[in-house]
Amino acid sequence: MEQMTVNSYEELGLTKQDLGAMYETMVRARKIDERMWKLNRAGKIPFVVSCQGQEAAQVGAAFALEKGTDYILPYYRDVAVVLHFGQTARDLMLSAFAKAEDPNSGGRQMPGHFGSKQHRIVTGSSPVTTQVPHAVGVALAAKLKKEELVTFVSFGEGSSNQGDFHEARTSRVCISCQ
Ligand SMILES: Cc1ncc(C[n+]2csc(CCOP(=O)(O)OP(=O)(O)O)c2C)c(N)n1
Repeated sequence: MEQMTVNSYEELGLTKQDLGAMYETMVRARKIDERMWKLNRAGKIPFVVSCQGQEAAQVGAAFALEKGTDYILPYYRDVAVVLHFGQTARDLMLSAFAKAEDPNSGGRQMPGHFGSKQHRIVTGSSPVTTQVPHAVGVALAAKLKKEELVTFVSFGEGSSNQGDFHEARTSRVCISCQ
């Protein structure tokens, strides 16, 4: 009998193992998030930035990138993105508890300010959307150095009303035309 359904993941070059890894990262992100809320409600950690509802989009984007080559400039909700790029649940908890071993900032920054030279996670600052022109800058540097890499940047839809977003878009178009 003719096969009625097409496994679209195969058409994309993905394997069942890839799907398993993606799902695992989604669930890990959700479980870390849920634990953080409990810790917060119990008064153990002061701040939580939730990734709930965005895990699939984050995993979909992160798995399309080349770890060790591409740079990511995530925003505060991107737990699944940074997990895929090499951060661990322990790293995220060290940040939430503001511990000295927190790999992002040694416990000095608010949670969700991801940064890791080793994992090519570019440190973001608190004003929303500032990471967008930074991403264009990293891409421009790569282009000037003739390096083949991608920069990934994310932000909430509210952030698209910031000047940084429009300036980054305009810069990107100008660079592409050169
Ligand atoms: C320039 C600037 N203005 C205001 C804030 C305070 N602030 C932090 S998160 C946030 C909401 C941003 O909304 P959106 O970009 O849609 O992302 P979401 O949190 O909804 O995913 C605001 C206003 C900030 N960090 N930076």
